[in-house]
Amino acid sequence: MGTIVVLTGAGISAESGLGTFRDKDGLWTKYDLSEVATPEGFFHNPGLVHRFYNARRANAAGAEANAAHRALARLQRDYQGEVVLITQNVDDLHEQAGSTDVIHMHGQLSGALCADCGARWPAPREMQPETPCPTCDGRARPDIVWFGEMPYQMERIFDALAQADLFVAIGTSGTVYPAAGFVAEAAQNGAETLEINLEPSGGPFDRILTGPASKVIADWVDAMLSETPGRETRA
Ligand code: BV8
Repeated sequence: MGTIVVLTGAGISAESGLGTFRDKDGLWTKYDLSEVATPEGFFHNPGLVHRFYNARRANAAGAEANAAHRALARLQRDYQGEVVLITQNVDDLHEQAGSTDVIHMHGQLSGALCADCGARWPAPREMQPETPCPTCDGRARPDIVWFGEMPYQMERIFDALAQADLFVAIGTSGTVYPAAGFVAEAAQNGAETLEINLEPSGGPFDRILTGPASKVIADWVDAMLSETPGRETRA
């Protein structure tokens, strides 16, 4: 069996009650991205940025994985070939559903990072500008990749895109780079490309399945697993 590379975005967590960014009432309609999701914004007003992420951390703490997250965990567990799961999301719902080795290319709400020495530690529920780095007493920030910063594990991601037989983008508007460029990269390497979204994002996909992720993904995983004989039935 081939290699499946999956990229998820805010849309897969929408049905778990976590806001998306660019839908109606999305996060970027309420906050100015440049103030809360850039290094300049953080250094200019760290209190505002910490309040933004404290609210997201509290929101995520109360959220539960949905059927889409669970279906992807089942695919990782039961599919005979390799499944590489990359997410732009900073919540832990893939892990809650049982996924392992998730590539969080934009970081995680559960992580804290020192803006001065680069140390990392588990983020407390609430962070303030006074929260000290446990290593150097410097300025603690959320371990999140902001605009203008290099996403994490890019080498590993491009290796996966080079091996992919199938690239699937789920619940992402394809607005933010470099993630938005992965579909073209995979296609260039000969992969088939599939988008699963409420409505087409307009990206260059071979196939598009529309509908809410919690409904569409489980059926798609069943279809993928039925191509691999002798596998466990649906959990
Ligand atoms: C970098 C962390 C360089 C914050 C995020 C070209 C042109 C212009 C600008 C650029 C460019 N190339 C690069 C840039 C700059 C920038 C960029 O792309 N800007 C955009 C706005 C054009 N990119 C960067 O800055 C990146 N870094 O380029 O670094 C560099 C080079 C060398 C050395 C150093 C640096 C860094 C980008 C990362 C920024 N951080 N997040 C946080 O999360 O708080 S981005 C942010 O957007 C989130 O991570 C989010 O995941 C991501 C993408 O959004 P989506 O997940 O797609 O969510 P969205 O709301 O947009 O869409 C939701 C989708 O779900 C919709 O399609 C909807 O239909 C669907 N949906 C809704 N409900 C459901 C559903 N689908 C299924 N079921 C449902 N129920």
